[in-house]
Amino acid sequence: MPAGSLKPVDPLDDSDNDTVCDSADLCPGADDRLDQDGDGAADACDPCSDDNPDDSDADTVCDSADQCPDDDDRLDTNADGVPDCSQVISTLSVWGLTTLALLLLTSTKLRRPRIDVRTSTC
Ligand SMILES: [Ca+2]
Ligand SMILES: [Ca+2]
Ligand SMILES: [Ca+2]
Ligand SMILES: [Ca+2]
Repeated sequence: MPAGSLKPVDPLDDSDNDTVCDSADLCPGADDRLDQDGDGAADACDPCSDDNPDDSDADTVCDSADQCPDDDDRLDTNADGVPDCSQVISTLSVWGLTTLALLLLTSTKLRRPRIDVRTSTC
């Protein structure tokens, strides 16, 4: 049977019964016809069965789970489990909240009403 041909005449040439000859079977033991993301890799042999393309930035993290679409998710300088690209956002958020709190405290002190001694009635 030529490679890629459908149902072989000899059933022994299709051990997983997916209509693909063993010599052309890309996913032995599983159905090559099941490919929910349509990328040509059978679901059982597709490392990212929900993604097409699988891993756009080639960092071994599937696109659907990728936290850093244009960066390497494996880079985690402080080893806290948060990729460096997300860490920058977190750091900026903490910095931003701290600055906002300081501004609010400062503005509250500036607006504190002064007691006018001349109008006192003692
Ligand atoms: Ca197969
Ligand atoms: Ca697939
Ligand atoms: Ca990726
Ligand atoms: Ca990434």
